[in-house]
Amino acid sequence: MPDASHPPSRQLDVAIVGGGLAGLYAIHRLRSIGLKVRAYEAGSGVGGTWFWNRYPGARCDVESLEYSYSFDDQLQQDWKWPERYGTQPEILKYINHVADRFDLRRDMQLNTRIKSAVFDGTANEWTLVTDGGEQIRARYCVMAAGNLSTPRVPDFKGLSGFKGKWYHSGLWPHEGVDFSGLRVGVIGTGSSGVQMIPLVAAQAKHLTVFQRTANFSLPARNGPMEPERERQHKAEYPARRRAAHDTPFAIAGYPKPTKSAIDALDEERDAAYEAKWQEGGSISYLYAYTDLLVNKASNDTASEFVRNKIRATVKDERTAELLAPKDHPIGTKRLCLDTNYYETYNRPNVSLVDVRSDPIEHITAAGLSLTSGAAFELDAIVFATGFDAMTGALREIDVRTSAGAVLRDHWEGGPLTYLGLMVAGFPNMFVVTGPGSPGVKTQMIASIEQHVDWIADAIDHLGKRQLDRIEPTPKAEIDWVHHVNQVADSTLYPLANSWYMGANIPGKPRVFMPYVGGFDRYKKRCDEVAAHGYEGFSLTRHATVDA
Ligand code: N01
Repeated sequence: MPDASHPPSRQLDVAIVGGGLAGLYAIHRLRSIGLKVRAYEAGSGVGGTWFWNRYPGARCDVESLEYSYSFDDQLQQDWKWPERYGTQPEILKYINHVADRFDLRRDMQLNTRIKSAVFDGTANEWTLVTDGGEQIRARYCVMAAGNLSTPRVPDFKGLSGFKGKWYHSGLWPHEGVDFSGLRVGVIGTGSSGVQMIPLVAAQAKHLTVFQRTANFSLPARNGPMEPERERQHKAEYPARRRAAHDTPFAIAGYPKPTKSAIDALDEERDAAYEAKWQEGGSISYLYAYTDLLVNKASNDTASEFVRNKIRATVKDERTAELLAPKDHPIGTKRLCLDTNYYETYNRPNVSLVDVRSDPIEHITAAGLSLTSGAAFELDAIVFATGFDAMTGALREIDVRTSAGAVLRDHWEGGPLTYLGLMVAGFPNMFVVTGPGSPGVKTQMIASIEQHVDWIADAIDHLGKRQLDRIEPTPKAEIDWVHHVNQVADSTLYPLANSWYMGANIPGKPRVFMPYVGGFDRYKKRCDEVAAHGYEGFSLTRHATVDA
């Protein structure tokens, strides 16, 4: 319960946790319906993911004309993206522009981490406590704390005794890092590792990449924004944004596939994959055929095409085989996009070490050593080892209720939500793009806008009917989690040991967390639920509140 020695300092309608893309839009949208809101952000600036992930090469893997807010047409017309895929500094500049343009900073508090959130059933309000001991009371709480915002450094012995410097991709120093003349080790070959490895290699004296699992990566084919492409996209913006709502990834403009990969002739298939490879981008590739994510035989053809591209690019045969993923179907782990990733392994100053067959045993003063005893001398170690995804940020906050519910306990066997938006037993607490939502499998900003709009409409609905409490029924929550699992089990996704499954964190329950039924199906379901009087939710009036 809140510490009584700190008197409550604020009374809000909605407390928002997080000042990234979701938190910022929540301020704007909830304010627009007359609510008193405030967002709390641990960082010293806005931007969330894009504030923290400043490693070399960090850029979005969704095209910037798509990966941007749609809520204000003038904003999307005015902003100029210099490249096809925005770099981290460019995206952060855009987010800061949005914060200024819509005067969002006045309802935001930086350098403030929320440590606990407690719902008092009698007062019908949440009390949040910050790391500075401030208490915030609010009728509603919106958790916009991110899915990939809890960086994880593996629990290797000896790290504190390492004489060099070490970094995590998700906590990169603002002043940057100069690797010139250094022997650098990068651990991890997910999206972050794949993006940074070519740039670190270009600077370091020697780069050793420690790979546990090879990942599929496709060429991004990044380049300067073509003026005609920009002009046309902007002319069609509202229609494109609407059309995106009817697609699984919330991105329009890709022709819908009509055929199974196994129904195509070999030459036809190779030509189709080659065209997609040349075009660049992951959605285009996965959209080559109807069934790449549901039919293993079809997927095998798409996977093998990329493995052959790797073999054709990487000169050393053993390295090429190590880089060619064989343990999961393409697309079932986040498909990486790169610029010169595989080519980098042809450089004389880059070597690849397989830490699947010979795991890292401990970090030494001079570098690191493997189980076999092989030792590597390093001046710097970069952990591109990922995040406690989807549930990490909420598990770090002590979320509980006066009725005795504790979120960490409720989620002990895996996260439970209804529509990814609310949790049974935790009234008036909303989650943006959390587990059970399609968020991470879509153009994230489209999902953020859809979730926040739904939340704003729900709060508005309550207010107009003199109601003040909403929570999912336990049955609706169980049915949704069951549905999320059923949909996942009808795809190839569960075949991969991914962060979608919690597989990257030792001891985390193996549960498939995102909804992979598609943004289109999900949005339709959310709209129907609202249209039917918030089916599956209990909406009540709590007597003491309006006094
Ligand atoms: O993290 P990851 P990430 N010993 O979890 C390895 C988004 N993102 O930061 O696969 C050795 O994908 C681990 O190995 P394994 C995007 O959604 C987007 O790269 O668990 N290795 C893996 O290789 C992405 O999916 C963008 O066997 C260890 C790596 O570390 C998500 O963020 C850019 C290890 C972690 O990969 C996370 O990406 C960047 C150990 N003990 C990120 N522990 C873009 O928009 C872990 N690993 C482009």
